[in-house]
Parts: sequence; structure tokens; C-alpha cells
Amino acid sequence: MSKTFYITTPIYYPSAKFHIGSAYTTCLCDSVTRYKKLKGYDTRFLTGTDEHGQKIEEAAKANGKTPQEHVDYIAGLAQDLWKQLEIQNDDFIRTTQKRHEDVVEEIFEQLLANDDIYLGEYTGNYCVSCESYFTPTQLVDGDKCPDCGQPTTVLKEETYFLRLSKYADRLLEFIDQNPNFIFPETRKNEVVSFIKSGLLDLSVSRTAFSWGVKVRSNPKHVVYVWIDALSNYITALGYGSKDDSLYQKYWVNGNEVVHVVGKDILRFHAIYWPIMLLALNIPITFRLYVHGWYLMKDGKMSKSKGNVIYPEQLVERYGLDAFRYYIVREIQYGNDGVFTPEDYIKRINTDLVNDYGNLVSRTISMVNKYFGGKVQKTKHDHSLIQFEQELGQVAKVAVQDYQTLMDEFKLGDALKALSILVGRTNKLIDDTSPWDLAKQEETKTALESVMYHLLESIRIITVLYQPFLMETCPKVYGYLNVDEEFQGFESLVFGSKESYEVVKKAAHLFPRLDEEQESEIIRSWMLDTSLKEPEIEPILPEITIDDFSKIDIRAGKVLEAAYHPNADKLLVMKVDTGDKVRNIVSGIAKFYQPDDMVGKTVLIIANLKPVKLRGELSEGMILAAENEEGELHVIEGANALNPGSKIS
Ligand code: ME8
Repeated sequence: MSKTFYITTPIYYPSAKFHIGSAYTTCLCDSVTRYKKLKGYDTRFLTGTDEHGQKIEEAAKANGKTPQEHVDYIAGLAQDLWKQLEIQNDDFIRTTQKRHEDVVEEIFEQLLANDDIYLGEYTGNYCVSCESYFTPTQLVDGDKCPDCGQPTTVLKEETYFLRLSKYADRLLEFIDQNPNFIFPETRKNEVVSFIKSGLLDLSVSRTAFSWGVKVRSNPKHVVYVWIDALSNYITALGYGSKDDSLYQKYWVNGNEVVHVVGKDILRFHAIYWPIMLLALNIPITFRLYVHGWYLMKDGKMSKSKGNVIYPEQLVERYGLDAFRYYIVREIQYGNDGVFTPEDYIKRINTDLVNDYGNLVSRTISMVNKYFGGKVQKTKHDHSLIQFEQELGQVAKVAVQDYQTLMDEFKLGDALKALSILVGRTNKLIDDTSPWDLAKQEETKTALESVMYHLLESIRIITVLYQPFLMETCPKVYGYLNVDEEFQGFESLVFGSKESYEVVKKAAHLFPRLDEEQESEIIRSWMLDTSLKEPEIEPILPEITIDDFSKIDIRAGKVLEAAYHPNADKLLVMKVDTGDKVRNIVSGIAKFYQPDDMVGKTVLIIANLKPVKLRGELSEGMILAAENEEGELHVIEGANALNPGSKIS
């Protein structure tokens, strides 16, 4: 049976549109999962959104929405983004889902029943933005939050506390006995010294806001966001539900469980979460991989600084693979990384255009030129053989290093190890000068062998690139006619494919980018603070079915249409609505020519009081809606209806 591998991202706050920082964590987890799949693991990959809390309640209010409307909207955007980035998550958990809320309620009651949670009172400086209290020594500049710099407010409230101190020794013992629990090591040291400095019991409920899971036995309290949020990792597996088979398989009896988290949420995952599990008698099976942040030259990304960069823009202009490659290549293991437009373009040009892309196209054109596209593994005794042997050796080392580094979550370093092989393969061309070998018949076998070595190396590189370049690798397999048998990790032995037949001509995998011009374009996106997040209009107040029945919507067939004589934006139409032929004026002339409309069956509000628009009588309104680009679309799909059919 295959070994299991369960990996999670943090669940993201749906407070605003996601930038490249959140995309980094998710792409990293996705590439690791793809790698584990190639290694034959039975994988499960979870991501989702953390939808409760005061911050969300306030963000919703600022957007004129209810909290539920707000989180539905952003969770939708997040899922669209993950689709665009070809993230292969198996599940998407939202903390407002019933499957999650019911179990959180139960977990809280269980902790209460065991006296791991007790009711008390808390007074302290509270930061709404970070949803945390801070002690006076932690505050900066008087009353400011040490994490985000916003002013805190003094709050006094009745709250439930989780007894952290009770479990501190057991947790230290656990960390000591499980040296791989937190990696990198430096993060582990931070955690150990934090625990040793003394743990205060943690406030785990709030009464000041209501957007959260209600405490069942005392509903004026809502569960404070961390107990709610952290539980997602097991509620998504069905813990505490009727069917907990996934929980048993991946968590309790699983082989590897990894939570990937940013350094900002280390404490919650390394201290509060294991303590919750200890208190609930749930095995601590997970390990933590703690990564750094993507920063901008002038520090953290923030809209007000005008330095935010969104994945969609980069993907649309430079392609998915370039983005997915850059995002995990640029940050070094556990450290922060700085995004700059120049580095982005340079990285694509160097690694993908020059090194890999060029290698593939040069090799294919030489194999065609010298051997009509077909080569076989051959033996020869030309002195150049030493270069081929060296390449085979470099490939062997790269395959090993890559896997060791991937197993340690050092994705950037694994890609670097692969770059060494790409470089060495390109060097084989320089070392052997195939154009000279082609001049004499006696060196034909040696030339064929060089070509074979290039192709075999490209194949191995491509197998290893699969977790990162999801669009390119299948293309290269197509160019080289590599079937599935030679795409897997078991085929990573140099020389395992005996022959190649390549395509006649391969398109360039990555177009070369003009560094100056493209950097300028990316910079302009970053400065574009007007870049508005797509918004949906708030839903209007509720109406009853009686209110709705006052609106008479009918199918109407457009018989004639013409531009309004006195207004550019208006079309004047004759529309058959069953009862009569009406004169209808509509503001769609920018988007529809008169001929586009004739013959369409559209939807009409038929009992709207007639009005004169620029001198033309309008006896009804055609239903239409605007998309994100501001284009108006008439609602269609009613062609099967007769004029006058009533819409209900
Ligand atoms: O903390 N660079 O959610 P969140 C790299 N809901 N990673 C970044 C980043 C950046 N610039 N900005 C954000 C929360 N991240 C909680 C988690 S889990 C039970 C609850 C990543 O949306 C980083 O991994 O504020 C961070 O930890 C994560 O986004 C979630 O941030």
C-alpha cells in the first residue's frame, strides 16, 4: 500500500484579494504534492479560508455587505485564483461550513467539560486587526500593536481561557522527543524559548462581536478565531463526524502530515494547536514547515504604499509556468525573499528562456538536421566520450540532490540543483561541437551518441520539472515523443530510453523578454493603486414573493431596431410581447448594433410605466447586466419561448 502524505496551507483570511504572498504558500504546497505523487505517495492536499472574526465582520461592513456575502465573494475569488494557478487541492474548507462549525462547537464543549477551558475576565490592549491582546511590554510607541503598528484599544471582557500552562511541560517533552517537529531548526528554537519564558492561558472566546461559532453552552460568546481556525485541519478530514475515514487514514494512521505556515503564525501552530490536540487526546502527527515572506524592496506589501503585486497579472502576461517557477525558486529555505520586477524577468530569461527552452529547441533542430529526427543509443570510442560520461554523472547527482532537497522542502535549492544539470547539458554542445562532428562520416556515431545524450538529459530534466512547469513538460514530452513509461521517477536512470524520434520543428517554449520594457510594465501595475478589486454590488434588502409578483417579466421578440435619432447610446426597437408590438428604447447602442438585436428573444419588464426617452416612447425595459469590463450584455437564452411567455 502506498504511503500517505497529508499537506495543508494555512486557511487564508478572506479580508481582501490575495497577493503573491498567499499564492507562494499555496504554490509551494502544490509543487510538493505533485512531487510526492510522482514518488508514489497517496496524497491529500487541503487549503481553504478562515472566515470568522471581527476583522472579517468589519471588512464586510466597509464593503456594504453582510459578513456571509463578503466571505462568499472572496472565497469565490480565491478558488478562481487557485484554478488559474492549477492548484490541485483535494478539498477547500471554509470555516463557515456546517461540517466545520458543528465540530468546533463540540470541540469547545469537550474542552470545557475536561476543565481545559474555564470562564474568566480579561483586560488588555487588543488589536482588532491582528485579533490579539498584547501585554504593555509588547506594545510599541505607547499603545501600538507590535505586529501591524495599528493603535490598540483597551478591552475588558468576560472570556473563556484555554489552560496552556497545564500542558507546557508535556509540549516541551514532545518537542524534545520529536526533533523534526518544527523545521527549519531556528524556528524550533524560537518556540522552545517562548514556552520556557512561561505560557499565559489563552483567551479563546469573545463577546464583543458575533461573527463566529457560538459557544453552545453560553451563546453570548463566540469561539475566538484560533480554536476555530486550527481545527480546520481535522474537521476537513471528517474528525468528529459520522464518517471519519479520511481522518483515520491521513491523520491518525498516516505516514506524513505537514502544515506549511508563514513565520507570522508559527506560535499558533507550534504551541496552541498541539496543546489543543493534547487536551483533546488527539495524536500530534503533524510536522510544521515554517517559511519566510515575500517582501518588496520597501518592506511589506501594502496597497497604500503602492507596492502590491497580484498573481493574475503575472500569469496572464508571462504564463503560468514562469510564475510557478519563479515563486518557489526565488525564496530560499525558510528565509524572506524580495520581489522585484527586474529579478522576475531576469529569472525567466536566464533559467527558462536561455537555459532550458534553448536547450530543447537547439537539440531538436540538430537531431533533425543531422539524423532526420531519429537517434538511438549507440556505442563509440571517440575521445569525446568523457564528456558524455561526465554528463551522466552530473545527472545522477542532480537526480539525487533534487530528491533530497525536495524531501526537505527546499524547493528553491532543488531547482538550483536541476539548473546545474541543465547547464552541464548545454555545455555538452560546446564541448563536443556537433557541427564539426557532422563534417566527417567517421564521427557520425559519436555525433549520434552526443544527440542521444542531450535528449536523454532533457527527458530527465523534464521529469524533474514536472511539479513546477505543468504546461511545458507535456509539450516537451510531445516534442520528444516520450510516452508515459519514461515520464515517471522510476525512469530517472540515464540511458533507460533506447531511442528518440523528435518532432520536425518545436515552437519556442518561452519567448525572450525585454528586461527593461517588461520591468517597467510590472512596475506600472504595482503603482496602479486605482486597481480596484472586482466588486459585486451589495444585495438589496429582502423582498417577499408578493413583492416579486408585482413585476411582470415577459419574453419579447425584437422585430425591428434602429439607432435613436438624437442619442448615441440608445437603440429604438419594435418588440413583440404577445399582447402587442411595443416601442422600446434601450441604452445598449455601445454594445449592440441594430442588426445584432433583430430576431433576438429578450426579457422585458412589461408593466413598467411608459416613459419618453429623448422624445421616443419606451413601453418596457429590456433586462441586461454589466460584466467586470463594463460591457453590457442583454439577457438571452429565451429563444425557445414564445413572445409574451411570463417569467416567474
Ligand atoms: O494568518 N509572503 O491568514 P492570513 C509569504 N487565517 N507568505 C505570505 C505573505 C507574504 N507576503 N502574506 C501572507 C492567517 N502569507 C490565518 C491562518 S491557519 C489555521 C489560520 C501567507 O491570510 C503566510 O503563509 O493572514 C501566512 O501565514 C498565510 O499567508 C495566511 O495569512
